[in-house]
This record gives sequence, structure tokens and C-alpha cells, in this order.
Amino acid sequence: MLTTSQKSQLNENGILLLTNVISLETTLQLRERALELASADKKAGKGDTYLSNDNAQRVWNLVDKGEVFEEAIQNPHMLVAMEYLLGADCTLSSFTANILYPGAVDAGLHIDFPLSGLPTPRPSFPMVANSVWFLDDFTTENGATSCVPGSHKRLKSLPEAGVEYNDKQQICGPRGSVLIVNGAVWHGSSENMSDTPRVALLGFFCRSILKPQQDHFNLVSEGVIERATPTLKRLLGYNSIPNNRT
Ligand SMILES: O=C(O)CCC(=O)C(=O)O
Repeated sequence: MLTTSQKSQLNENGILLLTNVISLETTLQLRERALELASADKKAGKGDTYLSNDNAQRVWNLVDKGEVFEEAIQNPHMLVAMEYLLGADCTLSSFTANILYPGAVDAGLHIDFPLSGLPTPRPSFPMVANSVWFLDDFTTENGATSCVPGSHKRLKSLPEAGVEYNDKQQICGPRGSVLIVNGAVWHGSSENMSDTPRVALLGFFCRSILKPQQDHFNLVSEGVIERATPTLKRLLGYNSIPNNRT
């Protein structure tokens, strides 16, 4: 259950920081596994790096990369916020790791897929939302997520590259926290000026009527589907096809 204050933060600011959501043991496990996967992707020549100098890396399709991720994406404290924003039948759009190695530059502000491709004015109700999992303490030094609170109400405009908005804030917090961000809020990762990687998971969700960012029906292995709980199956889209008849 969200409190009235938490609901009002989501309505007015479009963001909500939930602290103490992930246990220390799970946080450490998720972080280690995310870094291992990133390193294996790089070695296999398929590391999805971006920003300058290979200093930021995504690992895609985490639901298929270990039971610890299958469990994590069903976290009830995070899901209650997603369901508040996107409806009780909301689905997973993608589940990725976003690793900022030392030297990663500021990614700039954006809104999430597929909102930037929509005609304006964009819908005033939430369509997609991200959960940023802090697997490290997030600080102004190591690239804590930047957001412009309330910018989800700017239905006709997008952030401009290179403009410094003076209402931009970095959302800092202890590892084990999860930041909920309405995908229409202007946001992005910041520069990592520290000497250690800043590791985050991004559990990205959408309304059940939308096409997800990743095609889970094709990307998630049979074994994962076979052992999936009803919640995980719903998140992967198995309840969202209204007329799947021949
Ligand atoms: O890693 C971060 O700080 C946030 C990244 C993000 O939300 C995004 O790329 O959509």
C-alpha cells in the first residue's frame, strides 16, 4: 500500500524514492551478478556500451539471466507503485542493468520509450514507468539519476540537449533503495566522477495495452516460463492478449 503522501509525490513530482526495499544480501548478489554478466557480454563481443569511451553498459533481458532477477522483478514494494501508476494489469517492458563505470559522462535528460515518438500533447496519465534499483549508494559523485520533478506535466515539450535546467535534481540515496520514475519525467543518468562502478537495475514497466521494449515471448527461455509464478507470467505479458484464438 502506498501512503497518501507517496501517491501525491507520484502525482505531483512524478518520482518517488523508496528506501530499504532490497535486503543487503540481495543487493550484493544482484550487483555481483550484474557485473559478471556485463563482463561476460564484453568478452563475448556483445557488450551494449554507450556514452563515450565504453564507460556505460547495459545488460538486457535480465529475467532470463538468473532466478535472483526473476524474484527481484516481482518485488511487492516496487510493484505496488507501478500498479498505482500503470494499472493492476501492468506489464514488464524491459529489465536491464545500467552500469556506469568511472568516467561515464552525463547521459542527458530524456523521456522513456515510446513516449518521445508520440505526437503532442502526450497523454496526461502515466503510460510507462521505470524503477531504478540502487545497488550502490547513489551520490552526486557517482552518477545518481537526475530528474526534473513535475516535468511529466510538460505534455508538449521535450528536454533540449545541452540545456542546463535549473530545476534538475540528482536523486541520491542508500543502496537497497528503488526510485520510481514516471517515464514522462525528464530524467537520465549523470556523470560518474568516482573511482568505482555505479550499478543500477532498471525495471521498466508499461500499461498492458502497450508493446513492451523487449519481446519476452521470444527472449525468455521455456524453463523460466515453466517455473514462473502467476505474477511473473502476467508481467511477461501472458494475460494481455485479449483474443488469442485461431
Ligand atoms: O541509470 C540511471 O540513473 C537512469 C537511467 C534511466 O532511467 C534511463 O536510461 O531511462
